[in-house]
Amino acid sequence: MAKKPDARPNVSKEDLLKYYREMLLIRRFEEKAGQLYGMGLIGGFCHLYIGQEAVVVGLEAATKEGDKRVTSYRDHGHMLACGMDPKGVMAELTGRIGGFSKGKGGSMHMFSKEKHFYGGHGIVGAQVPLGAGLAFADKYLGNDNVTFTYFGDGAANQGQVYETYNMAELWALPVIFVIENNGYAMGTSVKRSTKSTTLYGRGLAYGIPGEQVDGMDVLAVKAAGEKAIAHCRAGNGPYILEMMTYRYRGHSMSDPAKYRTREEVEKIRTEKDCIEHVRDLLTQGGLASDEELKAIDKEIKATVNEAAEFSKDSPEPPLEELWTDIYA
Ligand SMILES: Cc1ncc(C[n+]2csc(CCOP(=O)(O)OP(=O)(O)O)c2C)c(N)n1
Ligand SMILES: [Mg+2]
Repeated sequence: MAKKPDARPNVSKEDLLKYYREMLLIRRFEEKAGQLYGMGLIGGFCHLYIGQEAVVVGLEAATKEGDKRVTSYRDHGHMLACGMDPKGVMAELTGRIGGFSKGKGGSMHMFSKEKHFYGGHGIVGAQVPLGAGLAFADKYLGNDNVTFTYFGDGAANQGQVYETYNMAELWALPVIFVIENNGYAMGTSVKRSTKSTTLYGRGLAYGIPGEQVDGMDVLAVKAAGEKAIAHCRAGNGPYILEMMTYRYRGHSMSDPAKYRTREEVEKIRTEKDCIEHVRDLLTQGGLASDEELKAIDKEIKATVNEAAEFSKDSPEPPLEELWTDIYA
């Protein structure tokens, strides 16, 4: 894990409760998705984000309206964090008409024009040039929006990432490359796939600054996000944030998990969990009582249960939908 930065932003009780609520929503949503998958209500691929919640919640806290985001297949957390309705996300997972892609996209292919969420991409690394393209459009239009392009440590070994770095820096595009370094690409640990384990440092070859951030600490993430955004909005071109994070669940729903020990996962869970961290700040700092937090837990549970009910009650797309939304 990266070292925590010394300078902490001043943080109010309201902000801490907001991060707590948003991270908890993702965690409970993902747990429910895992259950529905086990019950056969969700089919196909499903990659859970549990453990990594502080990354999207911290970065979203630094954004403004108009900023864009694009990510990989491990995307439910990103959708919830940018404000997409949990009902629409869950119904997409169960393949129902009430889903964000009318039940035809599934876990890896959801979009929201309203929330500036550009997917959900199953091809490792493919969203990286797309993110630069989104940033190019904003620069061309002359606004000050920034695009967050998320990808994994495994994707960081893709050639297209470096072609994108080169063009993004050359054209000073307002894009923030967020490497979610969760230590593994499927069953391959970073240590087995590369000798240069500070992945953000590869940007220096193209003139792109960056840094490693404790991605389990939502406050550190937000502070780093603000710094990167300031760099981009000022017209200085791209920035790389390497978020040191960890996924607790398997790569996808079918993962024998033979590449790491239970102890390794348990150690991070107990020592570094992002939600427990904020809970501790709130309770030990005397900012919130257990009752207050329990009330939030209850509220989130109700939201997730409602989403699950909706995702079961919403009908399957009718046959006519086979011929809609097709690019030809
Ligand atoms: C071009 C391509 N190669 C291989 C795969 C199969 N694959 C899916 S996810 C994955 C690992 C990616 O790991 P990482 O970028 O670290 O993201 P994480 O799953 O850890 O979020 C691989 C190899 C794919 N989808 N696309
Ligand atoms: Mg990874």
